[in-house]
Amino acid sequence: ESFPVVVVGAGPAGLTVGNILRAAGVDCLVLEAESRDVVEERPRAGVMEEWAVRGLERRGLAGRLLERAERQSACEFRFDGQGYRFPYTELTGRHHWIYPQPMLVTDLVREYAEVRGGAIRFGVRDVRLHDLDSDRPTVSYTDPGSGERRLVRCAFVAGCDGARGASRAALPTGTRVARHDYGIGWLALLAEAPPSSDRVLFGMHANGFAGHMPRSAETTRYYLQCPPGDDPADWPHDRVWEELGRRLHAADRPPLTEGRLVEKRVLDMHNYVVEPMVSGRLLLAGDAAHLVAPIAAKGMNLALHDAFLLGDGLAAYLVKGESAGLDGYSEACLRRVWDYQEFSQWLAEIYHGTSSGDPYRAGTALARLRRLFTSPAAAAAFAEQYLGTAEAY
Ligand code: RFL
Repeated sequence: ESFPVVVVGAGPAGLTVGNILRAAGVDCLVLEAESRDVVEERPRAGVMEEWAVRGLERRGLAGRLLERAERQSACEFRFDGQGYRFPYTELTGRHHWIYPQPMLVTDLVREYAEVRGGAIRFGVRDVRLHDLDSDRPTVSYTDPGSGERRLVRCAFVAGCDGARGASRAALPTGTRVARHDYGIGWLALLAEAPPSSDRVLFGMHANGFAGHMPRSAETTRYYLQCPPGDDPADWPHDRVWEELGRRLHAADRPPLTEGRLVEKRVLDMHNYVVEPMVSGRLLLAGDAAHLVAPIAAKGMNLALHDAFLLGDGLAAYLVKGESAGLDGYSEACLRRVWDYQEFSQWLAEIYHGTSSGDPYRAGTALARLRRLFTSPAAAAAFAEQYLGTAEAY
């Protein structure tokens, strides 16, 4: 079997690349380790930046999103028992769009497989990449039905298989991977409860950070800072809601709306960046190339940014023989990746400095936070970075 492009991974990055290629008339095969149901139901991200929405729209991939997504125009910081609304749309003219990742993935799978006629195989096992330094690389996998090994020849491999995939592992030894470990955990929770506020809430408290992110009329994502490696079983229902209530308390705001916790997992907060994102005929995109802890809701946005550049670059090369997009791919992605890494780092200190136990860090973190509400220049800079740039993709 042979395809010009094999895409490993059917997350937001891989499916966007596949859709762009199909629209350009390029054949490709998407290989996904999980079943279609798992991929379409896995709860994860939910915040999309305006340029990412427009980038999807321009490629005919935002039909349902534009109908259903909710637009947000402010977030709120809670500290010292008060709520401080931060009206970012007033400052930038841009919004955050709330569209749960499983809905986006569902749309992208349907468009790719059922509208654009792309090939996709779910449930494949043991994907391996071969001969990436040649101009005829191959990808092998075990077929879930027959249990047989299959070999696919291609010209390019798009490595879009996330943080634990096979693509990053196929990079040559010596590839530079820059890492940062925050040394803290976040308990990520999904509650069957309507949002307790119409906006994202960030709670800074001596016990640790807490976050509230509306996802839909019936579901809300919450986060609680905890020790890294903490056992989610140590966070029963009552303890979670008591601690959320404490850390997100504000005198002039209603109490949280509680509900059943349908997801409860501890994230060890860390980041990494692979440089460059290309090795021979393997091009990485999304979490396979870089991870950013969900501090500033940037991960899915970066995955889409990579996918736009990679899809466009591959299509230009394979259809018209133009190589500029592919040649500049890694550098163009990494500029935004590092910009978002730095912003996440900056914001993380506001979240965690206050509870670090170090009075010096707590003092400077609070000063950083207060500046957003006292200095218009600081507020404008924050809003710009929080919403991402206005460039069109
Ligand atoms: P994905 O979505 O992980 O997709 C990778 C796909 O590859 C498959 N796969 C393999 N397939 C074949 N062979 C293998 N060996 C394979 N190994 C893995 C996987 O099954 C999967 O289907 O990566 P992609 O496309 O790069 O997308 C990245 C985003 O998913 C990620 O950055 C975000 O979810 C991060 N993130 C958030 N990002 C935002 O922009 N806004 C948010 O609000 C936000 N919240 C979050 C998040 C991530 C979270 N977790 C679970 C870490 C909240 C959480 C809790």
